[in-house]
Amino acid sequence: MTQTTPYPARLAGLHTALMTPYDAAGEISAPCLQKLVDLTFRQGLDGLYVGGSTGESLLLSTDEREHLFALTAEAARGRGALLGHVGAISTREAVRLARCCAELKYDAVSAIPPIYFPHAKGAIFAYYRAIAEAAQGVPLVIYNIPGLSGVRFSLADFETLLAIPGVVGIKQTANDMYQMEQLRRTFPGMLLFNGFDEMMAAGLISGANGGIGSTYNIMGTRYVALRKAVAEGRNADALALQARCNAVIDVLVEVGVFQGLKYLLYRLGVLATPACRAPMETISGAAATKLDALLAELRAELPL
Ligand code: MN9
Repeated sequence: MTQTTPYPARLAGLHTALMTPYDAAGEISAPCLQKLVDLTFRQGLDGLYVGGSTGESLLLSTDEREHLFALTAEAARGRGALLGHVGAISTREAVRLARCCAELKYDAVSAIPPIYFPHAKGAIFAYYRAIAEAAQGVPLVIYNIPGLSGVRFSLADFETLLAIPGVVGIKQTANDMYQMEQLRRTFPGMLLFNGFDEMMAAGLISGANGGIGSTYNIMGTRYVALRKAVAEGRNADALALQARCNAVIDVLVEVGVFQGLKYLLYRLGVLATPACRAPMETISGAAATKLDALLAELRAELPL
């Protein structure tokens, strides 16, 4: 049994993968970010995962990512946990971002593996060691997302990663529920986040003790209820809530999840524009019509 670095209890919750809102000129919009952050806490969620995939982080400059960390900390005003995604193509940028999160007193940092170049596992472990060191005691959560990163970790790889001082857990964004169960069984004391919202019930039953997701932005209250249902052993209720979430996610997957979420939040009056950072496309035409059909249902539930 591998002992992992202990983590603060407040990290084991549901954290919104925050979108990055822009203004008409395409710059990060502080007022819209404030509205988005307020919406998370009004839905009863526990915190924010800042500048991840959902936050279009790899389309932002490092300066912008630092700015986003600072703006979000200001907007959150201590209402929940802050997890900063610092993953980058180079160790140097990731280390710089981890230092920024430590200075801003984030509760945790998290990182995808270094992408594009096919690095040896040893190089990837060294990247995570450098981030953990730069975070100066702020807990590090490994972001495992093989579908987008192309990096596949074995259980032995996770053992190496979880032995790094400061590494407290994994954000598991993979279709593999077998691996989710293996992770929980092999590392019983670690923090394990469910990363695919459409499989949250299965993820929690398989051992995840928290979740991070993009669709919490618009369906947070459903996920809070779903987590409660699993904790109370009401799995049928959890699956019914999952089905309601997934009917919305089906449309989002069809049109593009991040683009679709931005469009919905724009139509709900939270964002000033549905724009995504190019080359990510902005929703229009037939996709917009499909999303419009969801608005009444979402508006009825959201504490706007
Ligand atoms: O952070 C998100 N992961 C990715 C978590 O987008 C790669 C998820 O919330 C998904 O957007 C969501 C839809 O597939 O589960």
